[in-house]
Amino acid sequence: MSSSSVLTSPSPSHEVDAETDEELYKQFTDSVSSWPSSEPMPFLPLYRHDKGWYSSLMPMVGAMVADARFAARPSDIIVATLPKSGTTWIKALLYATVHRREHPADAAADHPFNSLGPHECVNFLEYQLYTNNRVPDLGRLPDPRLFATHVPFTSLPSAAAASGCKVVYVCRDPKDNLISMWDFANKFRAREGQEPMSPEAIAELFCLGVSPSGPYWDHVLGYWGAHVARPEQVLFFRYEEMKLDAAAHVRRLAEFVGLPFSAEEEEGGVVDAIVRLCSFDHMIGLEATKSGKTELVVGTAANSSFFRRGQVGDWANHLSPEIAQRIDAITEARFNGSGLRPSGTK
Ligand code: PPS
Repeated sequence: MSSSSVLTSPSPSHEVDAETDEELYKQFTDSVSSWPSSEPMPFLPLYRHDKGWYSSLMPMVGAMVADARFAARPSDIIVATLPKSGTTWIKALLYATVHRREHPADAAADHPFNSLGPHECVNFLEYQLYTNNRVPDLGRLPDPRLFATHVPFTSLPSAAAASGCKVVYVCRDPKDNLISMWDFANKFRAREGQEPMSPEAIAELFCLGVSPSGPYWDHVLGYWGAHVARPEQVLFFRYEEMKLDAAAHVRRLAEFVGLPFSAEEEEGGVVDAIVRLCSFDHMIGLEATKSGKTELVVGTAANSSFFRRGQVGDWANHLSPEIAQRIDAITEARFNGSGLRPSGTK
């Protein structure tokens, strides 16, 4: 294991004796299927991993297969987020920043984003790559390879841990995170003929820690602790601060991944062009968003479903003050002493 790594699990977390990929998937599927699970929440049951976090079955299995088989490189960059905390946006910013030379953001008419959504440009390990009984061949991808995951810090693939690759994390106010998930989940539920969930019902489970890749607070604190221990390896952004000054975050992102903007690029407005290209208002109007689809192991998602309002504080339109106060109180108690301030506080 690299001496510079803060990630501490040098070998796969679960014993593996499978000979084929199918056997590996079956072994993990059987194992997860025997673990405690919730009622369909928000649209599939969530299983509780033995490290204490929740996920629906197939992404959980995919995360375990990735843990066993992903061959990481030090040059890899992994976006890590809770679902609905700004994943689509940070994927777009990272892709546009890393590939700005071959795909200039100011030539927006020719940019890959016109035909591919951010989730097709930067794939999730457990929702897109380690799925369908196969172990993908990622060896031929050029450096730097960009991946994404929703798993908690403690369940990042062991090889990523050992490689010392870079991790870009984005956290979001739990109330906005929850409302964004509530809306997304109800769209899936409608498609499956399920009744919509009320915000109160999903908030109750959220407070108990039952949410995709939750508990929310464990997820955020896990990556926050890693960032504090090794800021050059784990970058920590907040959605709310990105909204306030996206350009500053793009500069920090570029420096973090070792591709800082040159003086000529700064003068040429490259940073602003990336911010504009990846902005909510621009991306929501792209054909790839309006008519594109992304295959996820939990189902096919319309690319438009990753864009709703893209605002800070929309929770106030859906959550009662009592529920909001309950979530804030948990956040304050859980973040206390960590050095991480709850969103919305100075
Ligand atoms: S997912 O399914 O986990 O990938 O979803 P994720 O992208 O994390 O979260 C979706 C929310 O992010 C908003 N969004 C954006 N905000 C700002 N800028 C851009 N470019 C952007 N793209 C997506 C999206 O609207 C969801 O938030 P809500 O509050 O539901 O609008």
